[in-house]
Amino acid sequence: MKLYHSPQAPNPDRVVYFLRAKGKLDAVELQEVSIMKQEHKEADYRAVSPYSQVPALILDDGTNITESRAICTYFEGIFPEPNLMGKDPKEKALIEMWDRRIELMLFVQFATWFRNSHTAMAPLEVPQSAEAAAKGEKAAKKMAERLDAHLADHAFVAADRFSIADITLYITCGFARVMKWAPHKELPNLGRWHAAMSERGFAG
Ligand SMILES: N[C@@H](CCC(=O)N[C@@H](CS)C(=O)NCC(=O)O)C(=O)O
Repeated sequence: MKLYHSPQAPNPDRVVYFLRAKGKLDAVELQEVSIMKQEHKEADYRAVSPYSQVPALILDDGTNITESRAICTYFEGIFPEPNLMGKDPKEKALIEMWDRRIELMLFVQFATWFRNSHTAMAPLEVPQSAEAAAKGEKAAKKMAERLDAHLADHAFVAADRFSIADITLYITCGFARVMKWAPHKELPNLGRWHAAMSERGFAG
């Protein structure tokens, strides 16, 4: 199996951290793709990932999987322990519920803010929109506060144990640095949760 990734880019990091949390990072051949050098737009990589996005997983039979959560679902299936996506219908639903909330209401909103306002993103986000950036910023900050309130009486994001939802939130907190935002340094419960997650070592 070959995993195309870009270090410090959040979607590939989500997959790499997931695999590391499984203790299985050495099960894949890692191939780096530089987004800043726009290698993901070259014809060779487009053949791997038609939408020119990273990460991408190529299975030994040639199958391409190019959505980070779908790649995690595949790894969950072939490496079932430790379970990170739910053991029974209730856990699966709760973990998916929180993971999707974080992805859609925090991560995507933050990415909208970043892509529409940061000068480094100008070649990738054409045209940038100050209005979209402002909406993304507002939505991301509101969701960070909601998560902080949730973590006031929960040690983990979902189902009272470590899961992909913790990984998705962790990579988003790290990614926020690109806008000089550190929600885990501003919000106390998020901060306590973040310190506990850092100790687990899945971020390398
Ligand atoms: N929904 C996709 C999104 C992947 C994605 O947007 N990856 C970013 C890096 S974090 C990318 O490839 N960006 C390149 C670009 O926008 O041109 C996934 O979760 O895998």
